[in-house]
Amino acid sequence: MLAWAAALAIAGAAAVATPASAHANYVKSNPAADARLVKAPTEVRVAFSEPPDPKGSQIQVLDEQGTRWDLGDTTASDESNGLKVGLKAIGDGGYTVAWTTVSAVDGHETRGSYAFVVGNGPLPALPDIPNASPPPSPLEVAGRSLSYAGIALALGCALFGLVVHAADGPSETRRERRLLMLGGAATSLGSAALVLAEGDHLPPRLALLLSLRLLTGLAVIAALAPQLSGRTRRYVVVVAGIVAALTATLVSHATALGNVKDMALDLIHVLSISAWSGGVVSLLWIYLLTGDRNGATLRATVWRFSLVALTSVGLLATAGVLQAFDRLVLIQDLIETPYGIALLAKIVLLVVIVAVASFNLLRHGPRAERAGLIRGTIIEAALLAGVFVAAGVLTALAPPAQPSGAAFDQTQHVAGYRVELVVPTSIPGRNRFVLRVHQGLTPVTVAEKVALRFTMVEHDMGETELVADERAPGEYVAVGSPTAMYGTWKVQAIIRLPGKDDVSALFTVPISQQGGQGATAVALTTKSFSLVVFPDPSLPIAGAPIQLSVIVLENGQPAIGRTITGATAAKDGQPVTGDPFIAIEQGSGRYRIDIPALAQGKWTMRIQIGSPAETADYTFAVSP
Ligand code: HEM
Ligand SMILES: [Cu+2]
Repeated sequence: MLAWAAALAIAGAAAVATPASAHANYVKSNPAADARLVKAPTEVRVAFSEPPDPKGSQIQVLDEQGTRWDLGDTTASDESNGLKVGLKAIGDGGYTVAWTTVSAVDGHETRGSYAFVVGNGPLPALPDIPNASPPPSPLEVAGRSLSYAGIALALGCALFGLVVHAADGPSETRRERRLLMLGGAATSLGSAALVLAEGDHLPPRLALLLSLRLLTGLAVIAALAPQLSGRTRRYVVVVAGIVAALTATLVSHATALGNVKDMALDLIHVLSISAWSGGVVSLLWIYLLTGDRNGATLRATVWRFSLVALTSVGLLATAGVLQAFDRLVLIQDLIETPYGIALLAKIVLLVVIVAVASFNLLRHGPRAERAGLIRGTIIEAALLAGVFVAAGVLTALAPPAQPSGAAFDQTQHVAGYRVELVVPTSIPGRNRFVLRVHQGLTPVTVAEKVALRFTMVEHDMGETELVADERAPGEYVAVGSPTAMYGTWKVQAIIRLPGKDDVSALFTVPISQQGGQGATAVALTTKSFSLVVFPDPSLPIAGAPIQLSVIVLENGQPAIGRTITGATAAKDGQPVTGDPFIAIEQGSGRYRIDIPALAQGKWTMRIQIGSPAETADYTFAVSP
């Protein structure tokens, strides 16, 4: 009952799991999200957190009328986990990039979209969609649970025969064969269900590993051939079971995320679960329910099995907990994410099972009470079935901890809210700040205002505020250049909720000198000033306007009211002369030099400050 109640609860949680962060997630793109381009791109590239299967994945590029401008030729790109699509000649205007991926490792699907604009127009009104996954299908969950349970039954039964008690006499042998048959059949059927659940976008690697798992199930059934001795049969099944367990690990999240330590933990987890749970069923069905052994023999067998069970539980719990640390972001994930709820259900069930088993062993073991032992073991086996359902749901869901690939990604828990700040690039100058706000499983969509306040730790540069717009349920986005200088920035997120106190979370975001593509913030010094200079756009393009931001500090304090000019001094190493541009002061030691256009090449600007004049040279590339 408890097992089914738990299974129902997690199935319910899985069903509401719509906008979960998911499996092969958006990491970065070119053009970047919200980019303003002066020149139309000829292709769109997106990189993901896991290898996507190019065949099942697609990038579409749509204008505001919904007309497609991509060439429909989504293929793998040369960057890691990247996809690209070619574009027709596009004109000025806003475009939406809508992508769908299928993870090459586990076949899980994720979708999302973002926008960019060519020319001076506004960004498309279409909201961004962050990484969203459809809830797992009942067929997938059933396939996973069934094949895990099948592997456990076959492997655990064979190990039971080899280590605890070899089936003895026709009745026990018949029962052992039936269990192995059931295990093999469940492994194969479960694998077939998983293939069906993937439908027509089954990635080739997954197809191969699921076929292999299906074959191991058939191998277990083939091992029932009467020519084989009981012992040989058990060895064959152990080998088939280990291969099947390996196929589970090779399509797990540990493998998708390329974490070798977690892959080892996952394999230990699967093997120890199998030894234990398959053993419990074997003890009950093959040993306790046959013959009439009692007294010392019964006691010895039960103790021998308990030793195997104890070791297995120790291993599986350790491996499970260690892997769980890498999958969860916060301990609250256990009640606030579908994945965490499935995990919590497993933990609670494990605790209950261990309690039932200990009680059973300590009470009925010493007195060798068969009826009592049988009753306790039936309860144990039934609860274990519930754990396999929970494991099927768990592995079908996206783990909360996903490598976002963002320069900064942190989640905090404040006043009952989950607040996540994601900054895809963190360079001096223009950045995109994404704040995700959830209460439990629900995105917070009612905020009246979401503001980000920026202050710098190293220097007093005043406080700048950006107001974020809601671009998707619970996702608030702001774009701007408040982090003008590299160093450490405090970002205070303030979420105003109707009729409640503001929710405020404080993040410490390092802004690094390089990072992002081609962002070239450079620190320069003159006799009495320190300067930080960076261009906007961060990749200047020939013939298009360029702004140079210059931050000026004098003795560590913002230099106010200075006259600053910038003049072209060299191009590709050859001296040139040009009229100086006069910088516009923007407060807090920030100045801006507007350059109408430059030709392609490597330019040196001579920046001159104050009187008597001090100069520093800043060199940057202008691409065609
Ligand atoms: C009776 C107890 C348990 C059973 C039968 C069980 C079963 C399973 C199975 C069959 C898998 C799938 C392995 C794979 O796909 O390679 C799995 C994965 C996992 N289990 Fe357990 N488990 C149990 C207890 C626990 C406990 C106590 C924890 C930790 C607190 C845990 C944490 C995990 C984690 C983190 C994964 C990986 C999920 C993923 O791929 O994202 N398990 N478990
Ligand atoms: Cu996945």
